[in-house]
This record gives sequence, structure tokens and C-alpha cells, in this order.
Amino acid sequence: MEHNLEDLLRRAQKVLDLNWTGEYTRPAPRLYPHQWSWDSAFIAIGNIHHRQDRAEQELLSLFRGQWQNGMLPHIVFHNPHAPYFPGAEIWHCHVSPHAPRDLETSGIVQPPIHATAAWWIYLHAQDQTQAKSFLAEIFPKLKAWHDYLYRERDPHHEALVYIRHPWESGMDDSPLWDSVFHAPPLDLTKFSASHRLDIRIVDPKDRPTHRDYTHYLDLVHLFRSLDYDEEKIQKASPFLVQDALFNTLLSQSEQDLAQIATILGKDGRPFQDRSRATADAVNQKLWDAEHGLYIDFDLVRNQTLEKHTAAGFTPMFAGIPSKERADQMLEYLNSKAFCPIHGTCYAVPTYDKKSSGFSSRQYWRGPIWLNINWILYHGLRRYGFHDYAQWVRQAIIDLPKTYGFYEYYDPDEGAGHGTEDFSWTAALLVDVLSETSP
Ligand code: 9WN
Repeated sequence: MEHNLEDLLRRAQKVLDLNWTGEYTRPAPRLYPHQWSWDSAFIAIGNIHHRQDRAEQELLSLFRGQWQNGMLPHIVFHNPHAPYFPGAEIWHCHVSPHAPRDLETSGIVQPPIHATAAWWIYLHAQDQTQAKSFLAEIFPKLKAWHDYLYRERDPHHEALVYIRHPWESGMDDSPLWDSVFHAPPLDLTKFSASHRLDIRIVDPKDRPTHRDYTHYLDLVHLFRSLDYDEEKIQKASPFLVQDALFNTLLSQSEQDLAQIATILGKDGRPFQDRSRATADAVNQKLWDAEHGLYIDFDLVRNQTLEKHTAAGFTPMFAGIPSKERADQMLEYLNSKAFCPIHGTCYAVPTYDKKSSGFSSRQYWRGPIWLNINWILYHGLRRYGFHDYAQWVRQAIIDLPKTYGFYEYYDPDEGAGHGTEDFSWTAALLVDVLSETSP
């Protein structure tokens, strides 16, 4: 490896060391002091190359917060006193009979990429015997997590699960949610912006608006008032969305769970079948043939969400589109709407640059996030789009190298936004630099 890349790798590992608490890795030192669900999966994917012990512990610590019904919460508050808003007292999850008694958690989920991370650990482990006993320990927990999603989040038995909060998408402030939130009248005085800690830690211009936060908190209060009972939530929630990224990651995780089952001498076919059913449903219901990407479906209003975000290209990660569809997707990605290969931009902005409301710095409304790049990189490789895959990989390396380990980046200027010392930026950089055959 070139000398300057070795130095970059060391700097990335330092960020992961800084955020390691001895039990799990914080996404960032001040902004995100607790354990987040999909962050931990990405962090484990990076850590496996040098710290197998930490990679395994990361996922096991996260699953300590798993609810009895299998739900894996998006935040585990191992230390509830570390300042974050909304903290454990706002979620107040003990109203649910399923919530753990000995640990505080949130009451929503994040995208299910955990079986993929567990399989990644096994594939890259230095100590295979240890990795196999790790798989044996985590397998029933992963199975319970996926069973929960198919059982509780798929009311019409479509093999497509819904999310019920923007935070469940992981792409919290995506323009996809604008029309969902358009309809209900909003009382902006219900919640005071002074409660927000995020806008004291990073530039408010990088973060969601007060209006969006009011929506986020409204939903939290609704779920809590319904004791986090899924049947009641399904009837009352104004937000129930079948999301392309979430279902893509579920389909891939089911493929990986099938591999894990086989290694453990169990039957992998039920997971393969569910993976295929979800892939078929994504193809049937979420494909936008006119524009050449996947979009989301709003179950409450019974309509598609006509916004073109980078999430729409992620189904390649799970091998969902046909070759013909994938060609169409690449054409859109490789255009000025996103970022043409070898152009003056960085790949891949999270929102179509030509759409109204695109922002090069505001949270999920345009900036590049390296976890989405990592998912796209692997999807593009899967379809043999090696040139564009390398273009996306280059951004995973160049952005932290030039601008630091930021949470997200301006797709034209490259400048970093949100918090510094962001764990998954470091972890996914470690992962791509550790590849034997990029
Ligand atoms: C709310 C931790 C998380 C990420 C999300 C990202 C952001 C939280 C916040 O940070 O969300 O869950 O407070 O803004 O949008 O993807 O998991 O890094």
C-alpha cells in the first residue's frame, strides 16, 4: 500500500479507537454518544480487518437491546446520562411489555444490515473458529429480528416491510418524506427548538429544520402513547412507508442469513425464499420505469413517493434489478443529475441535483454519505459496472483524505459537514483500503 494510504488507514483507526467505549463504538464523540443500530453494522464491517474482538462485540452489545418480540431498536442507551435529544426519558419504552427491563432503548428501528455485517465478519475473520462461535451466538438473534419485521411490518403480506418514522430509513431528512409530512397540519409551538442539542454541537444549517424535528417528535409521542403496540400504530400512524433501501438491505441480509444458517448446519432455504420474495416485491411495486430507479410507496395515502434519491439505486446491492434495469439505473447515476464519471463532482450525491430543494450541505438532502457510497459501490460491482464502481470507491478514499472524517460531504466542493470524527466514515474507509481485490 502507498505510504500516504497507510497513514490514512492509521488515522481512520484512530477515529475508531477514539469512539470505542470498551463495549461499543459511538457514531461520534459529542453529537451521537450512544449506540446506533446501522452505524454498529458499518463499524463492525470496518473493524473486522484489525479488531475481530471489537467487531463481534459491537454487534453483540447492540443485540443486548433487542426487544422480546425481536425488534432491534435504533438506539441503545448503555449510558442513559450521556447527553442526547431525544434521550431515553422521551422514548419511555418501558410502557411496552416487549422492551428490555435492564437497559434503555429507543422504540423504532433502523435498516437491517446486521446479518450482512455478521457474514462480513465471518468472511474476513483472522480466527475462523472464534468467528463460527460468534455466528452461532448471533444467529437466533438475527433470525428473531428478521421474523419481527416480516411478522409485524408487512400488513398485506407483500414481503415488503414498512418503516414508520423517517429515522427508521437511516436517511432521516430525505426529500422522500416531504410529501408524507405535507398533509397533517402541524403545531410548531408544541415542541421548543431549545430542547435540541444537535444544533448547539454542529452548524444548524447542516441539520434538519425545526419543522422536520416537530414531525419526528410528534411520531415519537404517538408511538409512546400507544405503548409501542404495532397493531395500534398501524391504524394511527400518518407515516407508513415501504422504503426501497430498507427492503433492499433486508433482502440482502436474508441472503446472508441463509449463508450463516448453512455454515451452522441449518436449513438456509427459508431465508433464501424470503429474500427472493422481497426482491420480487421491490421489483414489482417500487420500480419507476420512466426514470430508471426505485422509489418508495406511501401506504397511508396509497401512492408512490416521486422523489429521486441515491437510495433508488441501492437495489443493485442485493441483486434485485434485471441487467436491463441496472443499465438504465447506471445511465441516470452517470448523468449531471447525480455525478458523471470523471466529472468535476464527487460521487454520489444523495438527491438528484436538478430537483428543487437539493442542498449540497443539509443533512440527507444532497450531501454524500459514505455508507450509501459503500452500498452503491458493492451493488455496481455486482453488476460488472467496474468503472463507475471505482469512481464511487475513489470518493470513499478521497473525501476523508482531503477533508477529514466527516459525517457527510458537499458533492461539488468536497467540504465536510455535520460532525467530525464520524465512525462509519472511518470504518468504511478501512474496509475499502483493506480489500484484497478492489
Ligand atoms: C437520529 C447516528 C445517526 C445515523 C443516522 C443519521 C443520524 C440521528 C440524529 O445519526 O440520525 O437517529 O440524531 O440525527 O441520520 O443515519 O444512524 O450516526
